[in-house]
Amino acid sequence: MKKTGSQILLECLQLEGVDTVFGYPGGTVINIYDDLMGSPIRHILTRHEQAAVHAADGYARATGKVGVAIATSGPGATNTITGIATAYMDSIPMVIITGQVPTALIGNDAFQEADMVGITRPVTKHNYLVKDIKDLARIIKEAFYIARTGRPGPVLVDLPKDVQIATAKFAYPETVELRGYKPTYSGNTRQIEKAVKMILSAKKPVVYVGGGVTLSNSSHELKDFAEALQAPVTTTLMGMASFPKKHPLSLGMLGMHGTYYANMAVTNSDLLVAIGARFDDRVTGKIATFAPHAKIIHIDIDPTSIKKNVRVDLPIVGDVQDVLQKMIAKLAEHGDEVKVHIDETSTWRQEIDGWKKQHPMSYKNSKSVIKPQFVIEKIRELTRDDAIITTEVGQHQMWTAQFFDFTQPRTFLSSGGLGTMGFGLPSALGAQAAFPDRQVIDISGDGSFQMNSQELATLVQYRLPVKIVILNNNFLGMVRQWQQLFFDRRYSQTCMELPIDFVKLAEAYGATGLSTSKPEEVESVIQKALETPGPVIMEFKIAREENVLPMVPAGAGLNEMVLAS
Ligand SMILES: Cc1ncc(C[n+]2csc(CCOP(=O)(O)OP(=O)(O)O)c2C)c(N)n1
Repeated sequence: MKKTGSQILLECLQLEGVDTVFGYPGGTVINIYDDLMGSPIRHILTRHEQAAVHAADGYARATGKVGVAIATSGPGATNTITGIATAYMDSIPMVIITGQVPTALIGNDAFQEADMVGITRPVTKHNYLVKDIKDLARIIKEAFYIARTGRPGPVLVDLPKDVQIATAKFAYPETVELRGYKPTYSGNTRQIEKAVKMILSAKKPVVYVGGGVTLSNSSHELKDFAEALQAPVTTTLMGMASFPKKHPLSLGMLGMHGTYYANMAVTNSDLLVAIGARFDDRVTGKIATFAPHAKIIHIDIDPTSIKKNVRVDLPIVGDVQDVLQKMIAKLAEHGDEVKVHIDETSTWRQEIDGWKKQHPMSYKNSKSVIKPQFVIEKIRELTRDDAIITTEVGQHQMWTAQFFDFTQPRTFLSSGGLGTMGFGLPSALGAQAAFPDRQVIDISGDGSFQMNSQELATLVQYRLPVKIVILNNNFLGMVRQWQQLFFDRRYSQTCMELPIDFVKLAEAYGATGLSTSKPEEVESVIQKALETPGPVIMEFKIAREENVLPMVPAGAGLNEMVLAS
């Protein structure tokens, strides 16, 4: 029996195990939406296509599965770009399906036509324009395969309306054959042996971890590896939840807003073992003074990310999990040498402990005004370990990274690479759709919240009980901080003058709103929000000119931190 293109698409999604898609309809996807009515796939209608893509992204980050979003052609499709670029920068597996004008009209400036293959080329891992229904099933199979294998990423499938209507026999290919795309999973044994030798002869090693550890589900292996060597571990923002912050070997985050002790440890190290990390400039600071005494081992599944930003002494291309497992096995073979190594590096750990005592992560609390760090600590205290925390972008994001002690992978969802304001609320929506019974909290600034606040409607409609924390400083705080420190307090266009009644806004959507400016009420507001069913906004009116510290000024070395303002 023949099936239409839109039926074939939905069958393929089911065969890929997709249970939930996020999207927004329009003329060029109306056939797909018609078929969705009879399909077991759940569709969540967001209020903006950008939010649909962020929601699919949050779903993917929380579950490890491929997130799926659908949008119509033209403006619907172009609205997805920020979401796609966000996922691309953080290597998140997603398939985005956009409608396209009928094939005969492509290139004719037809109504609601946009060249999505052209527009998304730099921000997708791969993209397709389906010109013939006979190719559809194969293309969907390939899209999912490419999205989830190797270094994961978003794949776009642009599907013209006539292809959705055309019919063909449906057969889903069992395997994928792609010339020129063969990710290397298995780390080279020789290189791994070399790495183990380098590690065992190091006196001041530091393990530096990025999002690749989470993406390859290797948190266990990372812990075993670090413990086997008693090596200190620092993470990027994306690596944050993959190593428990309370672990004695944890140094927390490094880089621009990293801890004093992580930045000092990296600067003084003689060996850096970089795992699934890409040496972002927010991490390295001035390249010339980054880990100046260290040899660098770089483990990554993506060969193109190796040696891109820093010199590397030993590259290992492979799946992080595979490489770590092999390293752990090798270390076990060298039992006696490992013991000696642990002994020889004990002075290094003492030196680090000294830095930890000298400048712990701390802030000055206040009885008269709410400090944002205090709110973050209280949220941590009052939530379970498996709570999923999403953030927007700005100071609140950095305070969350600094003061929330994450213990489990996939519990911290934040836009690291692109730094996308407006990511937090829709990604929380996606995570909550995946895990209806888990606590999902979006920690937000007043600026970022307003970028996708319309998604409150989606939360209410689908009964997704996301709790939203707004740390309200009436400022675009992170930009204001830079203006204060580097532009002589000229606060150009960063003051959000209009006092918004966030309680009324919540209520207008049928959600609950709570607000306070009193430090003594912080705890009871959080408790009340957690006990209230459905979505809740908690607004905390915080100290307006609080800064995120430590801070490495742009272009400075990691050891040139500003510790107090
Ligand atoms: C879409 C987008 N536009 C602009 C920026 C630049 N930017 C980075 S942080 C920031 C301020 C964020 O303000 P808010 O959400 O209120 O958080 P706060 O820093 O006050 O905690 C801005 C404008 C961005 N990251 N993303």
